[in-house]
Amino acid sequence: MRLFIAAELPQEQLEVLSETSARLRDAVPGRYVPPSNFHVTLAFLGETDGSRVAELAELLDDACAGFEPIPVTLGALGSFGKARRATLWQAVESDGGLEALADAIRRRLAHGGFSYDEKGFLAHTTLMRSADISRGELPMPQVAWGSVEDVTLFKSDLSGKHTVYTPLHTVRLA
Ligand code: 2AM
Repeated sequence: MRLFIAAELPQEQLEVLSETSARLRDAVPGRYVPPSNFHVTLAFLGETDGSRVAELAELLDDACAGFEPIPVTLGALGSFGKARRATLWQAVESDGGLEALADAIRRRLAHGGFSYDEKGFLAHTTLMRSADISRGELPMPQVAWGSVEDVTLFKSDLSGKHTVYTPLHTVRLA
């Protein structure tokens, strides 16, 4: 199964992101990520043997132990890829807390023999895919404060019309 580990954003920030997404809808052609799929990926494992989910859940518990809720703010809009088919995202800033958490999780994954995408971590939540940002202006993003409290192992299913993310295990930072 296709797996990834993500930080979940607080409700208030999800609402602000939804508003930004709705304003983008008027300005930018492309595919919109439904608000229920907003998250900050900490480690992308990709295809992984399903029989190892229990082991992964335990590993995630261990990696998150000792972390308190992480204060985060929504930052600037940014993009990956070509301007006509960009992945458009909003930055999530945390004073180093998210980076430390991603690092702790990735180190445990490596130690446990799990492979993951080793691209450097850039905290963001994706709002659009295949976005044409070559013309027009992007809306000003809104700022919002809150704390990340939940870290979740998700299964990603791309087989249907819409991408479906199913939570398999959640750790609450305390
Ligand atoms: P993205 O939103 O920047 O595309 C599920 O696909 C999540 O894993 C997404 O948040 C996606 O980030 C992230 N991800 C990280 N590396 C990935 C990769 N190599 N392939 C697909 N998704 C990846």
